[in-house]
Formats: sequence, structure tokens, C-alpha cells
Amino acid sequence: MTLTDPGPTTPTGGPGLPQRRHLVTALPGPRSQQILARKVAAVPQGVGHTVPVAAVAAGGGVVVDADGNSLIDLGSGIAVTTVGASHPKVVEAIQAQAAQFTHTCFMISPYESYIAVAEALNRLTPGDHDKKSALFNSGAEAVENAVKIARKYTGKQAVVAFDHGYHGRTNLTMALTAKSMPYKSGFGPFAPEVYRVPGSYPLRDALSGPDAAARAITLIDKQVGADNLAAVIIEPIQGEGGFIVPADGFLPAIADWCRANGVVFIADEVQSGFARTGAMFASELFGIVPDLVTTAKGIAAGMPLAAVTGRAEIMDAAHLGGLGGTYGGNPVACAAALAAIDAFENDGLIERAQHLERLLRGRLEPLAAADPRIGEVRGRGAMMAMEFVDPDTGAPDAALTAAVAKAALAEGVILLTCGTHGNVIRFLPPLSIPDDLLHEGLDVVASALASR
Ligand code: PLZ
Repeated sequence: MTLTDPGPTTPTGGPGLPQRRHLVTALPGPRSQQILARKVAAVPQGVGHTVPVAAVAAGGGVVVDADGNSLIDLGSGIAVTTVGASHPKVVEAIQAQAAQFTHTCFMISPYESYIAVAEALNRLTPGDHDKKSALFNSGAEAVENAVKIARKYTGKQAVVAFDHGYHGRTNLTMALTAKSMPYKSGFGPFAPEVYRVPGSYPLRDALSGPDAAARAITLIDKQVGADNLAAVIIEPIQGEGGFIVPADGFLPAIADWCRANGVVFIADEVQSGFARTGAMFASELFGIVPDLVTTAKGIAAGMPLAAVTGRAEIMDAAHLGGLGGTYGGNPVACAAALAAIDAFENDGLIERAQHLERLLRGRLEPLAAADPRIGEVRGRGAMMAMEFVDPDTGAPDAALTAAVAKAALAEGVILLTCGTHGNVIRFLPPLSIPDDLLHEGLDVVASALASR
């Protein structure tokens, strides 16, 4: 088979795809096997993949592979296709913009859609202060720029990140990311002036939010010092690190301390942003107003786009020409973002995420009550997780986690894991998934767990 021969079963993506779990081969099927053999030969092993099938279409709540297998999607390509893959409004906007112009470079000849995305971000992110936004290509690039801006504004250098934090794979963001394997191991030296402190992990530290914040602040104060500290960066709900929801009062205490000490508070909402958690931004759930917010993933339904949004006086600290990049705010990505943002705002997607939280809790909490291997069910909106532990010791159980994800996949359910210890199963369905399909996916997960 060649690239020009995608096979007779290639369906059209988007919500028009039949919304069903339907396996016609064992996974991976023969066509996927062929394509993945070419991957092994052509792509370095460092670029891994979780699901060993070659996708040809996606939409609603399914991903269809090259053999015609239809899998239930509980991952949204890591929280990206929140509005649904190939959402009709997004497809239409991309097609129209692509026909008009694909690129001029915003730093050469600006265009309105970039400005409209910035205006939308300035309006939608927490707080009613004056804001400005700059656009980039990836979450890591947004984080890099947030740190650049905070350093320029404060004239200081140090940055504090947290245990279990994830901020990307570029050099500075590797330094900010906590977990060594697979993200950092052997790739150093890392950027200097990055410090790490413990955050709030209620299942494991049993600290109140204020107590966890006091612990972190004491360490920051003693080991870094506010006089040297440009920024504190944190994911309001930690993503890759394990969908860790901080205890009440933790984030406000950290944000207050930053404000009182001339430190820029950066909320990394790359994974938690854009309706994912049942609020437009997770910061809202904790009553915090960050100085800077980084976004990506859900912002443009799969087109590469990212942003830094923040207080106008901080954002304007960078000198003329100090921020940018060839592709940042590409017009096709901006068109997709405007369509996705329209869907987030006008199609009831925040309420939909809240509904999916109720649905997920309604299924996962009874499982946890009956199974001591589930240490905790946690999360918000359509960003929920189960942490697996040894019932006797509480030790992380990565083997069980991997076995459940593997068994679910064999039954046609894409299920992602996460966590510093690899012992967390995360549920990140597209908000477009039909309820009955999500239930069916959860049935598969429940029986995968029961049989182990
Ligand atoms: N900040 C909070 O979740 C990306 C990483 C997948 P990029 N998370 C998925 C992987 O293994 O590479 C992420 C995030 C938070 C930053 C990032 C980085 O975003 O768009 O992957 O650069």
C-alpha cells in the first residue's frame, strides 16, 4: 500500500462518522501494521506512539484506522480535539482561510484573524484587567515566551516550577518539567535558574491547601528568594504529572504571595484550558487571576497554535521585535481558533464538560468504592482520572495501569495514562462524544479492570 492508496474503507472524518466501536481486525490490523513498519524504518524510535494503529479519520467520539476499525476516543489527542476532530465550523474556517492565504508571517504583513484571536483570549482569560496576547505554535513555545516576558518585566531570572509539573520538551521547558524518563533523560544540560518545590497532592501529602502553600513558599523564600525570582509557573490542574487537583486554598495562597513579592504568577493552562475542566479556564475553578496564562491544545482544535495572555503592562515589557517567530499565529490556525472559540462560547461546551464530569464520576466513583486498587478518582469536567495503588501500601501501581490501558485498547478504546509514577488513567474525551459511546468505553475499562 502507498500513501496515495489509503484503502477502500477511508471514511470522511468529523461528526458524520458512524459513532460506534467496531473492530473488524485484531489491533493493529494488516494495513496499520504495514504503515507502522514504515514508521519504524523512517521515524526515530524517540518519537513513540501510544496506540499502534494508523488513523485515517476522526470525529465525534471515534478514531477510525486504516483497516476500518472504529475506536472510542477517550484521549482527544491529549486534550486537543476538545470541540471534536474535524468539527464542521472548524473545517469550514480552515478551508476558507487556506483558499485565501496560508501565510504572510504576522511580523511581516499582519492580518485581522491573529488580532481577533488575541482579543478573544484577552476577553476570555480570568480577570478584567487590561490584557494583551501573543501567539506561538506549541505549548512549549508559549511557556518559553511567558518566562522570557516575566524575566524582562521583573528584571529577575529565577523561575519556580513544581513537583509533577509538565511544561514541554524544549530546553527551558525540559528544565521546568519534573519527570526525567522519558522527557529529559540524557538530554541535558538544562536551562539554569529553574527551581522545583513540592505543590499540593492531597492523596499523597495529606496537607491542607494553605499548609501545602506554606511549605512551598518557605522553600522558595529560603532557597531562591523573591528578590531573584521572576516567575512561578504552575498548571492549575497538573496534566501529565497525574491530573493532580490541588487542595482548596493552595493556588490562591501561591498567587497572593507572588503578587505581594513582585513575582509573575504564570498559569500553564495548555492542557486544562478551553472548557476542558467545565470552566473556560481551570484557574476560575480555584478563584485565581494569573498574571500570565499559557494556552495551546484545545485553542484551535488540532491546528498548531499557542498563546501567552496576560497583564498588558507585563506583556508590553518585551521591546519592539523581541517576541515572534515565523509561523506564530499562522492564519489557518487562527481561523481554526476563531471557529473553535465560537463553539466553546456558543455551543454549550462548558456545560457539556460539566455534564461529562457527572457522567464520569457516576461511573468511576462506584468502581473506586468497590475496588481498593483505585486510590482516588479526581479531576474536573472532561479531565478526570483514576490513580491505581497497591491497596496495602498505597504504592503506585503502574503495572495495573498499563495492563488496563492495553486491555481497553485491544477492545477498541483509546485510553491514556499519565502520572510521575505512570499509575494514573486519564479520561479526556472530546466534548463531542455521544453519552452512550462514553458509557460503552467506560464499560470496557471496568471489565478490563475487573478481569485483573
Ligand atoms: N504545558 C500543561 O500539558 C503538553 C505532552 C505530550 P506542546 N502536554 C502533552 C508529550 O509527551 O509531548 C503540555 C502540557 C502543559 C505544556 C505542554 C507542552 O505543549 O504543545 O506539546 O509543546
